[in-house]
Amino acid sequence: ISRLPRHIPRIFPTFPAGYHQSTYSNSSNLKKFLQISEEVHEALASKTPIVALETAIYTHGFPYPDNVDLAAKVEAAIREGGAVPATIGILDGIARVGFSQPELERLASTAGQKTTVKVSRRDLPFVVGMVWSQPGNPNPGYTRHVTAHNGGTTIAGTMLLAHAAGIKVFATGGLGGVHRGYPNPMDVSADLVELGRTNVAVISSGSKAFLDLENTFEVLETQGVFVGTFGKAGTEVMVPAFYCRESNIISPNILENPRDAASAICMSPTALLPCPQLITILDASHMMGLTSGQLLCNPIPEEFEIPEKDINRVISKAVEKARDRGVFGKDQTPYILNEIKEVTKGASLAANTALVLCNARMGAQVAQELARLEK
Ligand code: PSU
Ligand code: MN
Repeated sequence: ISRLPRHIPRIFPTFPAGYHQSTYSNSSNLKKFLQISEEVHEALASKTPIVALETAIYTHGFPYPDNVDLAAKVEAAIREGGAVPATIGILDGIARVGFSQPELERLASTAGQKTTVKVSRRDLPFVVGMVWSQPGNPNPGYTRHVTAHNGGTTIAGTMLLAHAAGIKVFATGGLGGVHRGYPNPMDVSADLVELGRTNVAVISSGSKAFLDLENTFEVLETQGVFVGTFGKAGTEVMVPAFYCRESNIISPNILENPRDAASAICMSPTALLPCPQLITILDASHMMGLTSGQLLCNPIPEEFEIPEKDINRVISKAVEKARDRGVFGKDQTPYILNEIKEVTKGASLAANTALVLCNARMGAQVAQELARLEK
């Protein structure tokens, strides 16, 4: 990055006709940088249920063109569930909430390219700034070499943008977490910290199984994140382990149905009806003005589960290989996912696809219940 000039004029982007800026959140200046699609804009205005979706899973998790196929299926699942999908990512240096099919295809087709960035909180100003710094844009005196301006947003990055747009429910595959071997490397996903600071509900199949799950859930506790798992009340419900339905970690809360989940998200105390445990938590958190997010764990459907023994052997090898090759930082998660994919001959991708779809469907239901509670 070249040195920045001292006085950078404050220019906020103006968007082409048919796109909108958010007026549905009070989230600082970030919302001025969002380009919101017509469909999502209307859904926000009419309080239609919306489910946010990430794009790092397409740019750094699934190969092209499988990723386009997955994206279409996930959006369709949300529509069938009666909600509007809001896919979030960076295309041409613009943070988008709601992608058209050709836009999504364009982003997904850059999967694996060096110039497509995996965008977490820290990367956002870098990737979004790029387009405004190109020669010929209306920002005088501020040009620099453009190397990248497309990005797949991680869970952390997507939460941040969803919140700025005013979207509360976000469905995805697996949360980042504490990598095995901590504190060497001291690799803790920004997803955990984002959940601690941003009030968005993330529906996932727990944290990815190649991570240190015990420590991941410890950090979520430290960060003040509500964690609930879909299951039967009165039984011992474990948080899921991505490819498997269960880990050895007891879920701090049980969500019996999408309505329970919506209650855990909803910040209006009068709407908190169904589950007495949740009422206490949320009443209190509302009154205290807490702003942290919620992790709603949805175990992978039984028929797609990969037996724990099988997957653990593959995972150990993949993690070891990453360490031997010196893969670290933001490359670690995509590297390990790819290793697991190769060794399981694609079985991990099938499981991953199934769980993302299952979470999208659950996301639509939770968004509907939330809309009902907030009426
Ligand atoms: N799930 C996948 N593939 C992925 C990811 C999740 O099947 O690539 C991404 C998510 O976007 C998640 C990110 O937020 O990995 C976590 O990366 P890290 O551990 O570097 O924070
Ligand atoms: Mn990391």
